[in-house]
Amino acid sequence: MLKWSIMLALKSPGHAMAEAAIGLGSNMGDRRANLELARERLAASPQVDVLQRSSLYETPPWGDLDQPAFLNACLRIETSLGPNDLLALCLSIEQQMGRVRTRRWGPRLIDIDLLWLGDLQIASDTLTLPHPQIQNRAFVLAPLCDIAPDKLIDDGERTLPVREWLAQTDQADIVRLAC
Ligand code: PH2
Ligand code: MG
Ligand code: MG
Repeated sequence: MLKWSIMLALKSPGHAMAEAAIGLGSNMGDRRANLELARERLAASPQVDVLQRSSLYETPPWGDLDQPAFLNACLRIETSLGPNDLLALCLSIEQQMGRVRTRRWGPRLIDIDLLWLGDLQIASDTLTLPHPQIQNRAFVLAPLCDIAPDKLIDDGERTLPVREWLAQTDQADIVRLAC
């Protein structure tokens, strides 16, 4: 069908495709709807294919404890976007959805974090890849374990797969939701 060929052409603009992982979080408003809308907006980009999504996890707030519980999820995507364009897409979706930035680690309508993009290693003022704190955060590791349990994460001292980092974190108050 013509429509499909056009969509395929749009999704293949000639750049190398790479797999990336995205972390989603929300603890304001309709948290489930917020995660769903963020996923839909990412999938609507002609340069992004959503390959897999994790379960939803209810997680206690990390870092700043004085705020409601989060819902967290992760996506595995394939994209032809480079790191800066992918970051810009994530930030623009956050903004379109009405995110207002308040305090660091504070409550948020939607947070869309780039966790890694292929094997890229970047340390710029605006972006660090892979995300430097994956191994310390159960709210990232639990959903990540659904979509990339064997992905190796290096904390500078050890290189372990996601599922082993998860086993070393406190998961006591993390609840996997039914869907
Ligand atoms: N995000 C933060 C800070 N703390 N805690 C949980 N449980 N989930 C999050 O997504 C989260 C957080 C900053 O991005
Ligand atoms: Mg975040
Ligand atoms: Mg963020």
